[in-house]
Order: sequence, then structure tokens, then C-alpha cells
Amino acid sequence: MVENVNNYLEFYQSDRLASGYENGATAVSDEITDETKAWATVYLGEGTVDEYDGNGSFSDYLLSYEGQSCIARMEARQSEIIAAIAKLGIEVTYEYSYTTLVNGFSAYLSYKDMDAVAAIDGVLGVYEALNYEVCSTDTVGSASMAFQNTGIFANDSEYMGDGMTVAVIDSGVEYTHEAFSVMPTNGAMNLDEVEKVLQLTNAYKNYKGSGGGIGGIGIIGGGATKLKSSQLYYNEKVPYKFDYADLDDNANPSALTHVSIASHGTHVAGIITGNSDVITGVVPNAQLFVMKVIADSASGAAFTNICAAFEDCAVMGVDVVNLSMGSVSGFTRSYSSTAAYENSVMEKLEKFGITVCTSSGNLNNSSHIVNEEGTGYNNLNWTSNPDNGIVTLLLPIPLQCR
Ligand SMILES: [Ca+2]
Repeated sequence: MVENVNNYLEFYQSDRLASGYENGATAVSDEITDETKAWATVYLGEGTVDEYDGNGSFSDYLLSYEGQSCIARMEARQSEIIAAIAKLGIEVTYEYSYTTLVNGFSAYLSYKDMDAVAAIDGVLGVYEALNYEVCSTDTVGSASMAFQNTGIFANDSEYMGDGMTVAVIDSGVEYTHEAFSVMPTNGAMNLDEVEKVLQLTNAYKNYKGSGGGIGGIGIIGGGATKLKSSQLYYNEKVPYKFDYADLDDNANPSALTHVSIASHGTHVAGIITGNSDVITGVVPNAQLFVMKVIADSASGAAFTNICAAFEDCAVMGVDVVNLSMGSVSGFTRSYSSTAAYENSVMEKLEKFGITVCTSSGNLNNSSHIVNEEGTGYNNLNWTSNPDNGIVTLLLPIPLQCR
């Protein structure tokens, strides 16, 4: 595993240098060794979505005796594996306990120990978390320029997002921004609904005030301060916000984060659901779920955080998930068991009925790669050349998230 990772790192760095492309906010880790630690998912099997028969709402099923029993069985299995890991004397930090899309948990441990954990009876896989970076955001002189130049705001249809919920899984959103100041009509999510599912969410189970750690409340037991639904609910436009990276209820982008990353989530959320005098998004009447998955101190999001947000989208019945992350080539299909695992989780969301939108690249592309003569770019991706299959650099890359 380590050798593969280092090969990717080497290729990535050399290609990046050759392209002359630099993103000041992006850090590449030093060489990875057996002792290097990374976030990973310890996968034990299918989640509750696979047990749900489709009758009634999913949250009602989870709250039923049957659903609760199913969750308890999975948590018991996880506790057994955690005990087995402890027996091996492995140094590990746990965070999320997953029961919705998969049965498993996130763990921070060395590459060497990932192999040891994978060998434990009952562990079906250990997948290091890919780290997805957001692209830097450019600023234009005026909003009207963005309208004219990109066309990305255009929606000539009759569908304005009425009654729909869209989750923006990103660097956080400045939800007090005037772009989100007009309240939607017929919003599907309200404070009562948030309250109903509160204790089913990874947000609740891992809220820092609850002690954090794996299943902050479910498995290991938490602290004295429990998360309240009123901390998740902001208003009718933003009925849900949580920071899955720093485990708190402030999903605003951090001032500590590089500005081009911090502003990314707001930029994306504005395009999708903005509704003000200046900006009209694609679905201005939709409700916005803000799910921050990039830590204040990081430039990318580990899949272990993203998966926690995905699970809560399923629990709350979100209609659309947007994931405008793509470093380095976005969500690829084939290169590793990790990519296959992460794709399978997203496919589960899709099968469950949630539309998942991801960027097909979002960071660099073949047009940026300098030609052999070093005199210009290859320019392979122009619209005049639609048959070029490459939209970005060719590989996702595992980096340590934090
Ligand atoms: Ca925060």
C-alpha cells in the first residue's frame, strides 16, 4: 500500500511542476512510510439502508424497534472489532461510527496497522480516506459579469426548487450572507423535523460538546453537553448546518482557512440556491443544508468526514447532494480498492434516491499541462475538441487530512 501511495505522490508532484500549476493552498505530504498515519474506514458490512424495505420514511424505520435493533447490532459488532484492535496494541484514534450507508467506523492509524486491522476476522476492508480538495475561487468584478460569462445561473425552466433540499458538502457556507436572505416558500425541512431525527445523526453522536470520538454517545459515551436541534437549524433557508470536520455547530468557513478555500462553499451554495437582489441561483427556492467537511486547519476533506455527512443526508431525506470537490481528478472509478469503496458509498446514496452531483475534475486539467516544447498549453479540452476524454489530471491522491 505504501509503495503505491508514494508512486502516486511522485507522479503528482512531477506532473504539477511540469504543468507550472500551483495552488498555494495545497500542501503535499512528505514521503509516506509504514509509520505514516492517515484516516481510514474500517468496513464491516452494509448499513441500515440495506435493511430498510422502503415502506414509510427511512427516519421512521430508524426510530422503530426494528431500526434501533439493527443499529444496536452494528454498534455491538463495531465494539467487538475495536476490542480486537486494542488487543493487538495498535495506537489508533477513532471518530465516526457509521451505521446508515455502511457498517464501519473511521480510524486514524498507520499504514502498517491498516494491514493488521484488515486481517482481523470480521473486517471486510480497511480503506484509507482519499482527501478531496476544493478548487480555489476566483473573484470577478461584478455579479452581472458572472451571469453573462458563464451561464451557470441560467434556469429557464419552471422548476425553482420548491420543496426541495440541497446539501452543499464543502468548506462551509457564510449562511448569514444576503444571497440566502430570502426565505423559501413550502420548505420541506423545519425545526420539528430536525428535532425528530436529531439523535440519529452523526452530528449529534459526534458533537464536540458530547465528547466527540467514535459514536460520541453511542459506543464510548460522551460529555455533558448534548447537541440541540436549535443549534443545527438556522432558519427556513438554512434548516441544517454542521461542521463534520471540527465537530461543532458553526459551519461558517473559518477565517483561518486560505481565503480561496473558505469562500468556495459560499460560492457554490450561491450558484445553487442563492436568492437575493444580486444573485438568483439555479434553484432559488430550495432549502440549503450546510455541511462543512473541511477542517479550519486543513485544505481538503477526508472521505471519512464526507461519509458522515452523506449518512446524515440519508437520515434527513435530503433530495440533492452537491460535492464540488475534485482534487486531483475527482471521483475516479478504477485505480484502487479505496476509490471503488468510496464510489460504492455514493452509489448507495443514488440508489436510495438522492441525486449526487460531483465535479468531474475541478482542479487543473489537460489544458494546463505545458506542451513538450514548453511554449504553451496543450489545449486539449476546448469545446472544439469534445472527444477528448481528459477533463483534469489523472489521479486522486491520498493525503493526510489533519
Ligand atoms: Ca466550525
